[in-house]
Amino acid sequence: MSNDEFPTDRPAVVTCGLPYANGDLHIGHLRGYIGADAFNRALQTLGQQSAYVCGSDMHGTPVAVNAEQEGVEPEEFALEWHEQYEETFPQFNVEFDNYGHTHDETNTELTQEIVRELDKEGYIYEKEIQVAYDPDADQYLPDRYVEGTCPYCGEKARGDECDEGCQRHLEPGEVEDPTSTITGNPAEYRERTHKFFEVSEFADFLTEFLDGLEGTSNARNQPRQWIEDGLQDWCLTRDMEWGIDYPGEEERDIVLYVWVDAPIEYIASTKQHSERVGKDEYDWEQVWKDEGDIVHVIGRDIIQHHTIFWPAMLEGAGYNKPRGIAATGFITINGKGLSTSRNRAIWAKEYLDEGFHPDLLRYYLTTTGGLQQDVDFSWDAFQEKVNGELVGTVGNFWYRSLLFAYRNYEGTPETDVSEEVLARIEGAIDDVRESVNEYDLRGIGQAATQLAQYGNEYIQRNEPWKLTDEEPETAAQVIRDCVQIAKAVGVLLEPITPDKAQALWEQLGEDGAVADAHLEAALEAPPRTFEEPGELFEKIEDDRVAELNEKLAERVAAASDDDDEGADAETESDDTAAGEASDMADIDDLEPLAEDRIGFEDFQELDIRVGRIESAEGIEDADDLARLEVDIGFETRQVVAGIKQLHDLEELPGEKCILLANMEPAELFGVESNGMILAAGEEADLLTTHGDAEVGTKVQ
Ligand code: B3M
Ligand code: ZN
Repeated sequence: MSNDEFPTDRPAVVTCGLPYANGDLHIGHLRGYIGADAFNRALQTLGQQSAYVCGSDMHGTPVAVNAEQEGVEPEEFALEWHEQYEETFPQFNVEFDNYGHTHDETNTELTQEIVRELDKEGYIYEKEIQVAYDPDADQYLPDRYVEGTCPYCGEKARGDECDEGCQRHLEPGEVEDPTSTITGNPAEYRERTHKFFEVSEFADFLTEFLDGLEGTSNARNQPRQWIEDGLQDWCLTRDMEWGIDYPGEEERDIVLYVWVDAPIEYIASTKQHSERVGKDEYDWEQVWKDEGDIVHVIGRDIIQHHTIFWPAMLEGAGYNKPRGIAATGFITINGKGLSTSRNRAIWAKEYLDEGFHPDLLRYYLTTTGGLQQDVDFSWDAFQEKVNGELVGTVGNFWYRSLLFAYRNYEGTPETDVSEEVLARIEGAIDDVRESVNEYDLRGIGQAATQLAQYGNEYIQRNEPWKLTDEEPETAAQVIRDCVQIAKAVGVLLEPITPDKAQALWEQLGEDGAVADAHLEAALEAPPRTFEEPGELFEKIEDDRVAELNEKLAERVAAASDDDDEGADAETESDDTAAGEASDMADIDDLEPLAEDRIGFEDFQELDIRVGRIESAEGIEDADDLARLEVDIGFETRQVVAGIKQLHDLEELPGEKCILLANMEPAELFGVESNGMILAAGEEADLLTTHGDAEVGTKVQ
């Protein structure tokens, strides 16, 4: 795969994980849809031809189970949600070029065609397998109809995914101690014939594919491990009625597994877009079969589907493979896992009903953490970000510059932009270009906000208000520069805050849509005159935040009361679609407490110190390991820690940590580790101090 930089002369397509059409959208979903929308817009500002497509995921047990609970047919149930999503996305300025659904004709036909192709190529075979069955309900139990224990990590798991543990996809019959989610009874295993896809044949292809794959590192590293552990073939069919028929087997009561037809919707949706605008304008076959840049934005819980099954299917059926896969972290709320059953969530509708502009949330979600990181949402942090960066830095700069320009020059002063400012804007444009190529949305936002910050400093430093009478030319120069910076910030921010950027564009007297402008527009002069500007961002007051916190706390408390009353809170009715962190650990899931006690002397032998991370970088060829330099007061220690995929390493320098200093030195991947960083749990939550204990202080 040729990875020449964006913009390329090939058409691109950006997709995001399809939401299951089974419940209200929340902030966890929005992170992915907004992120992919921003990425697509950013590609276009680089001059890349690109389309953004998606659709609702209508099939599978996530939909069937919920429809059954409501007593509605799955099709009717899913269509209703689908229509709601179609309305909701634009309200967040998430603008799909096409939004279809997996049950429509285009996807049904294309899915059957691809399956037929895989069959023809000899990649599909039949096998007898053990399938869970509920004798009381007289029903087979595919996927979410069954729960049990993950055979890989021992966590509680759903029939087809280890959603609370190792996140692996599970094949039918794999989950241990299966119980039926319909009756709660232990399930029986019965023999059934199913269709299998020979994923194992694709191990070499996938290894090479991953080597060339762009996006976030978690989307490369995890699947490499799975391939190393050995790939299993993939069961393509389920004993269900709701879904797409396996072609040629219509009389059998099996359908295709939802994960077969779901990603094919990426192609089907691109095809619908192409058919609407015309092939001359955008050719779906060029993208998917000839030469195109395919980028998927997904939640990190569905990496395996997108980096193993999906590229294998594409390869087997003769389609193009993705160029980049960006897998996002989860959203937490006030530091705790987002949980729809506990109502610990910020709902899409709720956010809008509170009267907040969608661009504020877009900015918060894209710039708060790196794409791979979990992002915590709290109304306090939201307020701080909005008031600090959007109101205080960007909005303040826009308003003061344009107002000054309007009052003194009725618009843009007639001089050229200074060299210094031109160079600064060019630097910001380069940063955006680089960020897009690194799939770094936060970098795009930061480039814009830092430019606005520079603008504020520039105006402050040059004090044009003191110059208008004495040195009118210098004053005009400064304001000309500021108007240009203001415009540039708008152009750069468009992918993230499209409405606000458009509003600024119009205040500058520009015609058309800023969304159609390329990055170079940041260097082009705005119209000579413009009208009196208005403020584009509004401060969020403390009492508003207090009120919102209270509402959220009340909701969560009310949901846990229901819980205590025995509501079935554990049957999560939602789906994670890029964003729901599993809830707080269940006691059963925790590692048991140690039985043997140790004496104080034993503890004292541990020399534990407060440290400060000076640098952190991944160790080449090691999937999980990072090399850290940690200052522990007396000296700086080199430490190897298994945190490469779990933390954004660039974020770590400057952070305090806790280090076991008298750990025996060890060598890992040729790098000496001289100490051990302490961290909690599988996600390696790094320990730190909460007061001002100095570096080198002993922990006791
Ligand atoms: N519908 C939602 C999820 O598991 C699922 C995504 C399909 S993407 C092809 O996050
Ligand atoms: Zn597991």
